[in-house]
Amino acid sequence: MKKIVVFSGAGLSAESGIPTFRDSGGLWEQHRIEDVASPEGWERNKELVLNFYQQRYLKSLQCRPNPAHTAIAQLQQSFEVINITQNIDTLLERAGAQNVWHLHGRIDYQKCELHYSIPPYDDSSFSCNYRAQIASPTKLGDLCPKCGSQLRPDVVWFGEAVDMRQEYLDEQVETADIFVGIGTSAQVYPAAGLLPLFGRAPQKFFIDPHPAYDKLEDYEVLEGTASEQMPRLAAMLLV
Ligand code: BV8
Repeated sequence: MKKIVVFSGAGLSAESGIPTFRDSGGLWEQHRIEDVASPEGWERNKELVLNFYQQRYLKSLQCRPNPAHTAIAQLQQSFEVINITQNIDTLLERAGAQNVWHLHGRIDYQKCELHYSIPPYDDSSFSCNYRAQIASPTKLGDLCPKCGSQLRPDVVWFGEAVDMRQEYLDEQVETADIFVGIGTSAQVYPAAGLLPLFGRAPQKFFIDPHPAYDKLEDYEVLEGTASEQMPRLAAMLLV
């Protein structure tokens, strides 16, 4: 089976009703990034952060996969499909995608606020590895059953390390026959580094209504929305 790697951002879920980060009316316009998606913001006001993620958790429950999520899942009939997504929603899984790597975490998981993702930490610090799937949003006062600290969303904030699973990632770069980028402004690193990294893939496509052309040399750009273009690309690839 040929291998397709699909790298996605917030634009993939936009037509499901989940607002993107930087489009007008995007998520961040109602909040400063530093206040709701950084360790400093967490230490300043945990309740504000927990409310921000509670809204997003409840919003994601109301949303359904769109034709782009479904088309990506359908590619699994004839290809090995590896999803690498910046999104914390689980719409790909709900559309039937089997192999999804959430670079920036998942909205339906929580972890201990002492779960440092930046080892090694000095011996005075304390790390707790508690994490669990949630059935309701994490609230102030929801404490870690292992160490009693406050629980937080299991997502990667700005200034926190992204586990790029280097060996696994290198293998995907080596073996991808087709690479599809979809719905990302490619402004957040190290995730955005995947676009040049997969530059060696024999076939490269990018789907976005406003593509970041300066980052898309040698890409076949399909200008348009995810739910228009992804089903068309999938149909072409499945022929
Ligand atoms: C780290 C949290 C170090 C979960 C997110 C200067 C240069 C390089 C890097 C930096 C720098 N200054 C600071 C940094 C580091 C920083 C960074 O990259 N900042 C940017 C802003 C410059 N990165 C970090 O901090 C990362 N960590 O570097 O750690 C380190 C190392 C060791 C030890 C300690 C520390 C951590 C980054 C992770 C941040 N967390 N999310 C959550 O709340 O969601 S990032 C956030 O942005 C989301 O994950 C989101 O997915 C991501 C990227 O945004 P996009 O998905 O691209 O969304 P956006 O709105 O931007 O674009 C939407 C796109 O969709 C557009 O192109 C639009 O046209 C398109 N679209 C719209 N509608 C549709 C559509 N497409 C298709 N169909 C449609 N209908």
